[in-house]
Amino acid sequence: GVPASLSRFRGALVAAVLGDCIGGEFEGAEEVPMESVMQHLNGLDDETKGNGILEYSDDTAMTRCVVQSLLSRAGFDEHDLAHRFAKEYSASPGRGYGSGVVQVLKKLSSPQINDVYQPARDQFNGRGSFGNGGAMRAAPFALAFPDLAHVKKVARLGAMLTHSCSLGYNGAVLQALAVHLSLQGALALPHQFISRLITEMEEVESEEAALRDARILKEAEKPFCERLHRIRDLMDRSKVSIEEVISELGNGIAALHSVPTAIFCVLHCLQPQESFPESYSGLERTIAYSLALGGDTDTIACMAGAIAGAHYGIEAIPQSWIRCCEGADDADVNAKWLHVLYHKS
Ligand code: 8NA
Ligand code: MG
Ligand code: MG
Repeated sequence: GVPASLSRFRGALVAAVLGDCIGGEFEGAEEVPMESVMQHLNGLDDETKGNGILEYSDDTAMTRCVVQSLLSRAGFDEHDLAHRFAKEYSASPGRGYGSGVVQVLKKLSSPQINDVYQPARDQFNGRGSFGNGGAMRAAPFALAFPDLAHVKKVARLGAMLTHSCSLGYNGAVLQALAVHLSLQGALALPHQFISRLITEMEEVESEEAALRDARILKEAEKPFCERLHRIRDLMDRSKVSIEEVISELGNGIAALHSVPTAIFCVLHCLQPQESFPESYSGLERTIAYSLALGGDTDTIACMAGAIAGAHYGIEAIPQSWIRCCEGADDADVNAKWLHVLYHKS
């Protein structure tokens, strides 16, 4: 494919932070009128003039741990990453972590721990978490390694430190795959993009653990594949309402109800939409649309932002948005180092 340019790496990592910071405003809201979204986005210019900056949440806090671990170890190291998650949580526990994952992060801070995957396995009576906390921090794996099989492997392991249910870690695999393909320009052909994701996830979800978890949770045989097919159907429709997107794909904290949604946001916003100013870049449309869905807006906008940022590049991001988001400058610097690591691998 097309060589993965630096602008795409920067766009991906910075837009993920922006999605988290800007999306935090509507987290948990049941309905978000488009006027409220536009009002929030138009106000971002003024944010630095006295309202202070928008703080990042768990999504970015954990993404930063992944980035720093990958860079300092020049590769995936589960012990180093687990240690960073635990340290970050104890330094800033108020970043809005999911209520279950806090138990894992506390256990991971114990010096006696030898199997760093065990605390995650103990979650939810041994079933493991299916939350989107593994997926929300998966983008850096796609930005660190060019090899698709390796991206799948480390995205899965990175998520399993907190999410041992296959519906949790496979959401992270899907998110990393979407960023990987976007980085290579695959969104130029949206139908092929979704077909490639389906092909990859068919293999991922044919594993015994995935089939078993899907059965236990009474989901489709291959839940993420089923959602990707729904995305394809929605793409072929001339008009899709927000309500239909929510009922078909979801907007919740489960990976299954948010990763496919984030992917749809990106695909839907490739074309100009009448709800947004003509001056908006595709990336601005994607973030705005993610917020309008309500629900887990910070995480959906974070994941959609990473995929869209890898497609449009840093130039599509307004400076005024970058200025008002905590951690956006750090993300830009880190993206340059990930770009170096990617081309060394
Ligand atoms: P998690 O592992 O605690 O999962 C999130 C939630 O999903 C849990 O608290 C449960 O309610 C539910 N859940 C997950 N797995 C199971 C299961 N097997 N059985 C029953 N219920 C289950 O945390 P996470 O890291 O996955 O959470 C990520 C989300 O939490 C992100 O969206 C992030 O932004 C954050 N979040 C925070 C708030 C907040 O109020 N601060 C609200 C929504 C989300
Ligand atoms: Mg969050
Ligand atoms: Mg969230």
